[in-house]
Amino acid sequence: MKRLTIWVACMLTLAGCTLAPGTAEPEDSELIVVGFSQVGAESEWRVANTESMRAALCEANGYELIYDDARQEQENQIRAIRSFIQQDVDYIVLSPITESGWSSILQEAKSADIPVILVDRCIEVADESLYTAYIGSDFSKEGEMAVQWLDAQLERQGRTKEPLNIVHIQGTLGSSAQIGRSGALENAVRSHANWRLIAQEDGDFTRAKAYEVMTDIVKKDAQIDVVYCENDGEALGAIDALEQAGYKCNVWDGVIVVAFDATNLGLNYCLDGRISLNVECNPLQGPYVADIISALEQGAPIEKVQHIDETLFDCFTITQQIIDARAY
Ligand code: GYE
Repeated sequence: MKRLTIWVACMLTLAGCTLAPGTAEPEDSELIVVGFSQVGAESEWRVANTESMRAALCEANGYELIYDDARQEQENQIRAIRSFIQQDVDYIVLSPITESGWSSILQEAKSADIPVILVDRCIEVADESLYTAYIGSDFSKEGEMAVQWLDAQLERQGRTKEPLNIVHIQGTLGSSAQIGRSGALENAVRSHANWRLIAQEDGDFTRAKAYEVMTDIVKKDAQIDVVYCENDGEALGAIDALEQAGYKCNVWDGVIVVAFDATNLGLNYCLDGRISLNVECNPLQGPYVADIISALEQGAPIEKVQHIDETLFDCFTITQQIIDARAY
């Protein structure tokens, strides 16, 4: 593995020592070079994730981070990885936009002997040795938490028999977050005779796209009981469209809006009741990646797959104090 070698002047004055000019001995320090291919900047969650990675993999912590924003295109991610390989980085960190299509580029990284750490979303490959570790959320579990909450809520409202019309706005199709969260809802629809999916559209994890698809859906003037959005941005876009069309969004006598991420913005909508449930998805993954790299540097064993613990917030229990105490 190559290391970027730099000369760092001793910060002796900061440490309280002063040397006569010209007498400071330079210190040889090595930075670990990490190429990070990020999905894009499509959501508040993503921005918090990027910040967490930048903070953990910074120069003061011994890293040089080469950051690439793929603007939601897998092709851009493949190009970035190829360039990281050419630059002979020490590690590649990849947040893969979708689960498929990675075998050949990751084979190139493997042949160049560069470990690949997957963060946030995972991949589907026949050869698991193409990546060294994965750290991210358990998206199926997040989806199951959402449908269990919905089930319990409807039971409390005595609505287990009446027809329940659900609009489903999905995240970027083929991404781990979409596959897990959609899978849980689709299973629940299959197992509840009264739950009906009246629309299922791709919102691409953005507020703008969700607004656009929801605007079309409300034109059909249907009875809408639940809108299941796969992130906060989509929930906000859907709520904009619903409210413009005259729908009320709340758990008591309006549309029940379910969201994922629990970013500050989403939780504020939960506080005012327009989002009924917000399932947490923790973007602060930088420190976990740094821990994996330092274990690998020391030759210590690592867990190949790690899931971050997450919880949920609903409009009944959320408070301003909870929101203020959160980092994103
Ligand atoms: O929920 C969404 C983002 O992959 C968990 O991507 C991530 C998702 C997150 O754009 O807001």
